Amino acid sequence: MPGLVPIFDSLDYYPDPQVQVPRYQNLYTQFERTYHVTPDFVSRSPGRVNLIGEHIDYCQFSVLPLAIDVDVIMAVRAQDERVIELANLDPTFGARTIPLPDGDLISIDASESDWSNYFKCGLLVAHELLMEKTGGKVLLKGMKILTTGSVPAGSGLSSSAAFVCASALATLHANGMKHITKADMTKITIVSEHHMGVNTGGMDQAASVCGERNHALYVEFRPELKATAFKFPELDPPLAFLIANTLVTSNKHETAPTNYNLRVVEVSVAAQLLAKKLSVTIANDGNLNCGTLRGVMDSYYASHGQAAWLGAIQEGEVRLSQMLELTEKHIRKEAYTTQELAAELGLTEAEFHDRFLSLFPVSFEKLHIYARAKHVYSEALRVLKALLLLQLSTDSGTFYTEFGRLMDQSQASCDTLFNCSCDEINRICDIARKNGATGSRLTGAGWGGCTVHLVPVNRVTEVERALIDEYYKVKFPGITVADLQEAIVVSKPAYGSSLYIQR
Ligand code: NG1
Ligand code: MG
Repeated sequence: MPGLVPIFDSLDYYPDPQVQVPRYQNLYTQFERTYHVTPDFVSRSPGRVNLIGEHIDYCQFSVLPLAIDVDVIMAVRAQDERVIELANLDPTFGARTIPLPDGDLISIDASESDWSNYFKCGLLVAHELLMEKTGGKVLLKGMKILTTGSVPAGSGLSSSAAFVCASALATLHANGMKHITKADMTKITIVSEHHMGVNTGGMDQAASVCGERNHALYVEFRPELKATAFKFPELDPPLAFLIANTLVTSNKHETAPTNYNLRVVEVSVAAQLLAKKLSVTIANDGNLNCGTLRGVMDSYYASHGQAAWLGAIQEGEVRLSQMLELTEKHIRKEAYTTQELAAELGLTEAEFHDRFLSLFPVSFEKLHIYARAKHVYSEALRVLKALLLLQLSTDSGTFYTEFGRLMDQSQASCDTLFNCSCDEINRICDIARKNGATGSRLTGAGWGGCTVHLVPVNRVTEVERALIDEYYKVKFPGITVADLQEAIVVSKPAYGSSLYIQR
């Protein structure tokens, strides 16, 4: 088969000929078998692992993820017939036919968690961008699509972001958009899953779109969305990030009301309460159309210009430490009822409900404000410390110990303050630490899904062995070698979204 030629953004990213090209070849062959025509192009977007900075992206605090090798690839052929024919190499995702509405945006029924809805999310935000660029109605072209993915679903490695980003990129290219930029791609995709009823932050899409080989991404949301790549220090022994899946899946769409969406409510209410106590006003620019904990901090310090990296980090550290003290001083430790919070904020209960509880589905007894705010500010502080280590570490021993400690502290905070860990995650982290990992934590939303471990390369086998013997074989006695290979992955930081044609 002729070679794959990259045609989007950085043009030097070629799929690995040994491992990836056969996958693309198979996708092309199956496409022709399914549709009896050849595809025009392939759209690709990777999963991600978050090294540190959990559940703070929707508070507008910076995070430190990286894109990984596992990805979604999608072969596409544009057509005049205005219908999307969507098929997946994995038979558990049955083929779908989606008629395109005339000129209007597609509607998405968020009460259904059908896989094609995630495609529609990408399609919808791409359609909006096409309309914005042309300043009028856009009649989308139809597409024949065959897709396959290697990101395990519901595992915290952002299979959804990979799929949505690949879908958006496919739609833009199929509809003839010239000059697609990664900035535009990030901007449109970070809100795309809101159409599925999950009030997500923007980390996953930013990482999936902007990933760089051998770099971590420092993703900032304020003053504006920006992803900066930072190279890992060269250590002796070299470092590896080992990703271990608990194999306990947490379907975000189904658990959102008691888990993800509820956390977004709690941190949003925390921001309002703290702003009130500190007598600052905050812009309504967060996920629930109200301010964020970051907004409170910035208003409190009425920020001065962008300092150089180092200065900005030190300044950030001082501010965050003080925000932790202010949280301690002004917010009580016991959980609040909605009556109590409404009274604190000078709202009626109905107003409180409209403001915080009506946009996305949530269900709870009391709201935990103190613990969530403590997690957010302390986690944001750890991200800054981690970034500093990435830039300044010269000594391998120090890097392993210090970066690892930050990861462990993050895990403890997710577990006890944010309550997004679970027994399986805690168990895996314990085993990994005892066998050579210098830092271990959950990655992604938590409540199951994946864990990430900082491991010197010469200890990787030992950690893997221990996880297999003490976790996987104990919890899943019949587990196969193939399942184990998928459950434990050592991934290098990978390149972000890309498009290929065949030549
Ligand atoms: P997962 O569950 O891994 O997709 C989610 C959010 C992120 C971020 C993390 C927690 C989505 C698409 N992503 O990741 O924005 O908030 O949880 O740090 O919901
Ligand atoms: Mg997801």
